[in-house]
Amino acid sequence: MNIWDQTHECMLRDELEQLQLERLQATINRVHKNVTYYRKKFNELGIIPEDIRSLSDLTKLPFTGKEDLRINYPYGMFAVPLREVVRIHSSSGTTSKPIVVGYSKNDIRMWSNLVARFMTAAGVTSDDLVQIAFSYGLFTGAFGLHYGAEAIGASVIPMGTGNTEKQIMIMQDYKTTVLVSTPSYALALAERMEQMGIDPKTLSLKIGLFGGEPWSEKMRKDIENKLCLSATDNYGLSEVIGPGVAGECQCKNGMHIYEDAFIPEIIDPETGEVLPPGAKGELVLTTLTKEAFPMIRYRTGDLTSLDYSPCACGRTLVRMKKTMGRSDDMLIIRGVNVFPSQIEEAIYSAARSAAPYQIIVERKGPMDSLDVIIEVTGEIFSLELQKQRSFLETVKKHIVSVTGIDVSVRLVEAKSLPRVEDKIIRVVDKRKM
Ligand code: DLL
Repeated sequence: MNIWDQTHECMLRDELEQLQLERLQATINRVHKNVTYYRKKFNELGIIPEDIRSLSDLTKLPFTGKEDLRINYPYGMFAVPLREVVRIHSSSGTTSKPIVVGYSKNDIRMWSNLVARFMTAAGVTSDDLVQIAFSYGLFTGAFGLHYGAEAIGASVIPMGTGNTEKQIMIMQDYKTTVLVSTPSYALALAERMEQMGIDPKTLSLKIGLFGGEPWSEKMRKDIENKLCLSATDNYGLSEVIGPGVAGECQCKNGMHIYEDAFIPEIIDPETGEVLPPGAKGELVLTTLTKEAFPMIRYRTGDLTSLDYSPCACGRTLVRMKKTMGRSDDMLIIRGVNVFPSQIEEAIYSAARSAAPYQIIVERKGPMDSLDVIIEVTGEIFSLELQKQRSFLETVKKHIVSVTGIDVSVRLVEAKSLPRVEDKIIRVVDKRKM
């Protein structure tokens, strides 16, 4: 089994912890000096960088949350001047204002190497042809995997998303050996292939690198059988770097977190208390090497647990379990992060008042669908039919512009949405993964 960075992926724990401490201290100094937000936060708590003398001192530092990034939109959390930033990405819809993240030249180099680690762990080599079916743009997925594959020396086919039949044609003609996509898009490809009567055994696919959204072991088996490849799970988030935070090795028994670059903690999402190894809770990450956009104790919102037992692959890095949901109400629909509050805002701005609504997410065929049902309120009821139609159109346009996801919007009678103890069930997620 190949290991991309033997030195950092197989360190003895005490050496790793020493490296983490040195890098943590450098990061704390950097944010204290360059990011007003952190300096103010530390001052309020009476903390100076010299207070961080051991890894356990990390708990003295405050958490950073999505709201902090939102308040500092767009560049407030950057720790270098813009002229040192060579790339900007952003997190898919959180509010109408996305979260903006930046990378220095070194950050891009570091990031490419982190991605190269999980690609190598899955078995990718310089002989491979890697078809990237993530969306190229502000989303970190495509560029992250693209640069990682190039670092390895593999040949990249930068397809982007959609155009399923063309994807399949290119897979056949170019002899793609590695597929990169969201797990749900991999299934969509498999199903289209089935309809077209293409036998996956006639393709050259060997490896599938998937991530960006939650998926189950059952879905992995399905994808592996239908596409005749070995599928690995890879985790990351834009705020922390993008893909390249953690990835599976061929043991497929949890994703190794690249601890020389990130310190993971598991906390109780209610109390913020740090939980012992093995406990389930919210993953919190601190970056150790990032220059442009360092994050201190970032609350990912993802629920998981950490496994420090040795792995047969030889890597000494801790493994995180597949995420088991979120501590907030974020939904991931077709790989896009969607908050019910965005949909609520879209309805509010079209109706100019709040209206009861329900969001239904389903997996129709291989793809997710999003339906929004709105109860007729006095304001909406009093509109003429024509105006009701244009109201629905406006809501739809707002939702599409904020999330980029196609949505169907319809009205139902007042008080007809199901309620529990008078509360409407806001989100019905019917997807079975
Ligand atoms: O999805 C980065 C990424 C791209 C990771 C490609 C892996 C591959 P965001 O758009 O900021 O970044 O979404 C981050 O997606 O907090 C999780 O809730 C979810 N997520 C990402 N990877 C996984 C995964 C990218 N493997 C949010 N399993 C995260 C479950 C995942 N959830």
